[in-house]
Amino acid sequence: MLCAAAPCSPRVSFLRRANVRVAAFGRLAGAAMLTWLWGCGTAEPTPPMPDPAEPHGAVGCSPETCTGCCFAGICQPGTSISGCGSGGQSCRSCNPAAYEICLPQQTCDLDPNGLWRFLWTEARIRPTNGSATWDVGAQSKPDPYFKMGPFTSPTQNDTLSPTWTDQGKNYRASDLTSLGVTLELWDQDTTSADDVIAPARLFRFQTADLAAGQVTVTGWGQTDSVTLRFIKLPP
Ligand SMILES: [Ca+2]
Ligand SMILES: [Ca+2]
Repeated sequence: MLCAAAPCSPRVSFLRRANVRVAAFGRLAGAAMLTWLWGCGTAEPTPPMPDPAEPHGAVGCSPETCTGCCFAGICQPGTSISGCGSGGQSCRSCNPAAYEICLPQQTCDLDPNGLWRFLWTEARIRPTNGSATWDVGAQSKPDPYFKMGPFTSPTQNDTLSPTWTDQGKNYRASDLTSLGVTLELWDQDTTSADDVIAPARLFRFQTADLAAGQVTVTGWGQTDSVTLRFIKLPP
């Protein structure tokens, strides 16, 4: 439908014009004119009504009106790495350097499905096994090796400061933080049963440990410290 050459008047003017025509041409013609004029309403766009079921984009977000997060006073979905949050709280940018993503619960944290290399890298073992030496003879220091389930690491010969450069296993982050891993440290002997250096211990790590790249365990069995490392692997 085309309007007159001049822009359509605001709605009030439409009604006034319509009333004039009602008086002049009768109710039937007026009604027809009203219908014609009303069709020119594009000159007065009506703002969309807010959808209470979808509050995102609403100005002045609050816990009552926003299920996502609030940025510059506007409710955002709260599900992106650059705008993560819920309950109308301020949006947070997740930190990629800490391997954070925006989780489905709209909080920034480590991706639980991310793949990590878990390594034991070094131990500092006490000079004696209680009141006794670790071994007898010239090589009286321990010969340490790690056990993790059925896996056994190579043995480091006669040392209180063993290091391993490539010993580890791949895990999902959630396995390291929820299920955990059980480690043991032993002294390999040839003429008797192996000596326990550090007994079996279940480690459940914090996401902050993974993000930091390593954790140092102190006072575990006959060790002063054991260093465990985490390396993020590509998806
Ligand atoms: Ca021994
Ligand atoms: Ca030894």
